[in-house]
Amino acid sequence: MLVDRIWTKARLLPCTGAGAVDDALVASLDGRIVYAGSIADAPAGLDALDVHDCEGRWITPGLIDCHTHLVHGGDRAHEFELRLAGASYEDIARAGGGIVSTVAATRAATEAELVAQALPRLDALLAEGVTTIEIKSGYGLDLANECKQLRAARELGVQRAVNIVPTLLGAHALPPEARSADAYIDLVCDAIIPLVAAAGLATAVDAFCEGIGFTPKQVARVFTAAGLHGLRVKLHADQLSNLEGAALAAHFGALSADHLEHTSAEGVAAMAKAGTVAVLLPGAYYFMRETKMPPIDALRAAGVPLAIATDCNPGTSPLTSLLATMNMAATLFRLTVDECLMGVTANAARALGRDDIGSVAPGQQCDLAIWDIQRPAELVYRLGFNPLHARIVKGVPA
Ligand code: DI6
Ligand code: FE
Repeated sequence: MLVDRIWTKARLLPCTGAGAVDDALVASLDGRIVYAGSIADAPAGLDALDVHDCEGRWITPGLIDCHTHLVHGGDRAHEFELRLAGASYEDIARAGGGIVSTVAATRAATEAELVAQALPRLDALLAEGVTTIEIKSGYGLDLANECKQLRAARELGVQRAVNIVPTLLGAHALPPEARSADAYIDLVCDAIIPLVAAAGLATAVDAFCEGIGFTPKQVARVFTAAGLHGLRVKLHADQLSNLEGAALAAHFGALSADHLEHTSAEGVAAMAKAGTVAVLLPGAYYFMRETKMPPIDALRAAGVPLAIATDCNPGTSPLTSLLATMNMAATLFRLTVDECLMGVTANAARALGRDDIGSVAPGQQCDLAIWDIQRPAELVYRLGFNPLHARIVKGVPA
C-alpha cells in the first residue's frame, strides 16, 4: 500500500486509552491516519515517498487548547499592576475596567488588526505542538463585533496550519450601551445566535454564569436559543462562586463545563450523568491567586472526563503555553501525567465535540506532535522548556 507519509522508528503515545508503543510507525493518506502501531504489525508492503526516521522520538496527538479567548484587542497589563497593588478582579470590573475595557479595544480594532494582534499569541501556542485551538468571541457584545471577532478567528486558520474551533460567547459581559441584562440577552437570543448559526461562524455557544456575568435563568435562555439553531453549548461555570452552573450546563447536554472551582457534589453528579467534560483552567486559578480548587477527586470518582486548557485571555489568564498549563494542572491541581496528557488531547477533543482528532489511531485526522523527549512525563515536568521537534497538521509537516 502506498501512502503519503510514514513516520517510523518512533515511540507512540496514542491517547486512545491503550498504552505506549515502542518501535512505532504512523502512516497518513489524504490527511488521515491509516496505520498507527508497532512496526512489526504494520501491513506488508506499506510504503511512502516521504519516510521520516523519528530516531526514537515520541509521537503524541497534536495538542488541543479547548478553551481560549485568543482574539481580542489590546491587553490589560495595567490592570495586572492594579491587582498587584491590591484591587480585586471584581473591583476592577465594577469600576468599568476588566472585560468591558477589552470590549472597547476589540470594537475599535478592524478584523485585520485583531488577526495581527492574535498571531503572536497563536504562534506561541503552535510552537509547542498545538494543532487545534478553540477561540471564543465575547469581546464584541453586539452583532457586528461578535461576527468580526469570529471571522478573525477563522482567518487565523487560513494564515496558519491549525484547526480553529470558533465559539460564540455573546453572553460574556453586559455591553455598556445595554438597557438591562435581560434586554441584552434578548439581542443574543433573537439576533446574534440566529445570524452566527446561519453564517456558520461558530459551532458552539458559551456563556459566563456568574455574579459579574449572567444569571442561570439568562444562561438557560441563551442555551435554549442555541439548541433551536443547532449549536452545542458549553459554560463558564462556578469560577468565582457557586451558581450551580455545572448542573445547568449538564441539564442542557453541554459539551463541557469550564473552571468549576466552586462546583458542588450535585454539579459533579449531573456532569457525570450527561457526559459533560470538565475543562480545568489552572492558568486562571494561578493568575487570580485562587485558593479554592475544583473538586478534582469528586470529578475523578464520578468518571467525568478531565480536559485542561490555557483560557488565554487578557484579564485572568494571559497564558500562551499549553505545556506550562499542563505543569500547572499537575502542580496546582495534582493531576497525574496521564491525566494532563489526556486533558490536552482526547478529552480536549471531546470538550469540543470532535471525534476525529485528539488521538493517534486509524481514521483520525493526522495531527501529530513529535517530541525530543525520553518519556512523556517530560512534557509536564519542565516549565519554560520546549522540546517540540515537529508539528504535523492533516498529514503535512507544518
Ligand atoms: N472567565 C474568565 O476567566 C474570562 N472570562 C470569563 O468569563 C475573563 C475574561 C476577561 O477578564 O477578559
Ligand atoms: Fe474563559
